[in-house]
Amino acid sequence: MKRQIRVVAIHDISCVGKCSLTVALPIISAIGIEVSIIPTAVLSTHTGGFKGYTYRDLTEDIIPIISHWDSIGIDFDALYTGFLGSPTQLDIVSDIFDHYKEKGAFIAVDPVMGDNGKLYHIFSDDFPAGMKKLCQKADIIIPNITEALLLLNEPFQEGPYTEKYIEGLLERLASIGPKQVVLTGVYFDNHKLGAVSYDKETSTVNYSSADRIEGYYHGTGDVFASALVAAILSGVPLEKATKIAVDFTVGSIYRTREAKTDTRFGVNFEAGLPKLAEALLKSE
Ligand code: PXL
Repeated sequence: MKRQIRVVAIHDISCVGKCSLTVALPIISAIGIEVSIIPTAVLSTHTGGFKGYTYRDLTEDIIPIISHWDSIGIDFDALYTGFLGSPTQLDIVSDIFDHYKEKGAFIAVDPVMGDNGKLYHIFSDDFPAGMKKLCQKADIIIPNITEALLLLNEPFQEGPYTEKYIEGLLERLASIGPKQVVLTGVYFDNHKLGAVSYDKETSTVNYSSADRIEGYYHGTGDVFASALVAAILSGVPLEKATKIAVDFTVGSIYRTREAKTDTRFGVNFEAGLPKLAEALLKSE
């Protein structure tokens, strides 16, 4: 029997809309990794497309949760953060990173901030600088192109991109601090779209792409990052983990397109979980 791996996922709970914790929990659990959580806020829906959503901030609960965990002597193999609602939360999570890094935890940061060239409307202009500080402490970061450029404080560029441009971005992102970067939303023509992984220590770059599907499907960044983190924590090498996460995300989008679901409600990743678990078990 392998040792039980345990990760703590620090994201909001959007009650409807399939993103953040409602995606991280099932995806990572499905492959046999224990997921503890710190919910940073509870929203009736995510903020991407619904009007009038509720938002209960849980910042005050974060430190007491950690203090209690310390008192019962629980440790984690990894921390995985996504949507964080305010600069104060970024500061608190940065301290949590220091706390668990000392004990050897692996840190994965999905710097959720925006898409399609725009910072999400709920964030202030100083948010990316705060998120950058968190990325400095990460072992791996998983931005999309918009988030990468916000972290680097560079102007948004529309694709198609060139390999030279993407590889320059990867190097600049890695120089923030993380050993590994997986960048999503990368394309060199209008037919394919995918992700690229970069390992600073070995200077290895690997592209994983799939046929491009038109339209905007909410929550795919969280689906991708959760599958990637699950694969990495199961010991899959970065290149293969990226390919598994691309295939899982693209499959989820296909199913959603077939079902003609309102894309604000997220993608059908659920039906892909058995295949994901199989892919990860096969690669053990
Ligand atoms: O999918 C990222 C995400 C997570 N959580 C909340 C969001 C979003 C993106 O819009 O609004 C609350």
